[in-house]
Amino acid sequence: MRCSKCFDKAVINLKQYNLKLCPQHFKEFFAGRVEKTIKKYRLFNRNDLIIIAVSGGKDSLALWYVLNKLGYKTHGFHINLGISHNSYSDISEKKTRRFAEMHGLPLTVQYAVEEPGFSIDNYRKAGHRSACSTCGTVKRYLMNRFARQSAANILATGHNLDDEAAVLLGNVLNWQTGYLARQYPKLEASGDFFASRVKPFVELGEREIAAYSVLEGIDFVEDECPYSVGATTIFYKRILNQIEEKSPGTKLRFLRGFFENKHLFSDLEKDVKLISCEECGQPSVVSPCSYCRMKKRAHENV
Ligand code: Q46
Ligand code: ZN
Ligand code: ZN
Repeated sequence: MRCSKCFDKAVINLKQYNLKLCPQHFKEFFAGRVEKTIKKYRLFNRNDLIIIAVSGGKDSLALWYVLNKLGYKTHGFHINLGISHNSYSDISEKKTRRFAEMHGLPLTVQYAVEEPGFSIDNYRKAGHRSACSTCGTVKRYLMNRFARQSAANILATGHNLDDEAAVLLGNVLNWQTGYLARQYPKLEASGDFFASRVKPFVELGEREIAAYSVLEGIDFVEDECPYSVGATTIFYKRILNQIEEKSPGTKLRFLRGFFENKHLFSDLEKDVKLISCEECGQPSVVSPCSYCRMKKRAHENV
């Protein structure tokens, strides 16, 4: 297999683009796609301070790496969720710290357990909710708070094409119109409260990100979160991969087509009014906010 650009040995075949690329040309292609996505969806510019939500997995570390390489101002934010199974959270933190040190990048680490005295494991037991919905509330809350404290206007996550196509499939299958209205590579800040949330990897798949991470020597956490086992999105991803195998480019067409027709769904978004949580002061649709209510339940159930 030869590189479509220079005829050196190719290491990856991108069927959806009809391209086979050598390491050098693949790295250029990858960074170029990220830059194009940033421009196409007007995610941010070089004056912005971008907070990167880093988990220690390949997506977020590759995102941090490539944005830094492209000359953007970044600051990593890692949450140690306190997931003890196979030391998942501690290993994730260690790899994130090592990456930041190696590349001389600023990093803030927040411990979920430090704040109210509970880890995700404890919250889950106390709240009778699934680990992922608990985790989602904790992450959203701590990330928003950090973005606010650091006066950053952009919060970037490593969600990729596979993640977004699987979410879209789920939202369509269940006609979750409210969620469809809010699925886009950039969600603007609402009011004075949240930073804009952006996803520069929406047009890059897991396979490309994994290849890029390996070629750039990024040491990431390979294990999936123990709580992700059995998640519906994993099932949807598998189905989408089967379709992609038969018809390369389907995932990208599916997601891009949706974004291009986004106006069809925008009216479906309910006008959400945000108020300040009476306990923590953070923006929320109800008071106390879901995080404060969860914290209270966790304390009551010690
Ligand atoms: S970290 Fe948290 Fe994910 Fe683990 S508990 Fe679920 S939501 S699966 S991205
Ligand atoms: Zn080449
Ligand atoms: Zn609150």
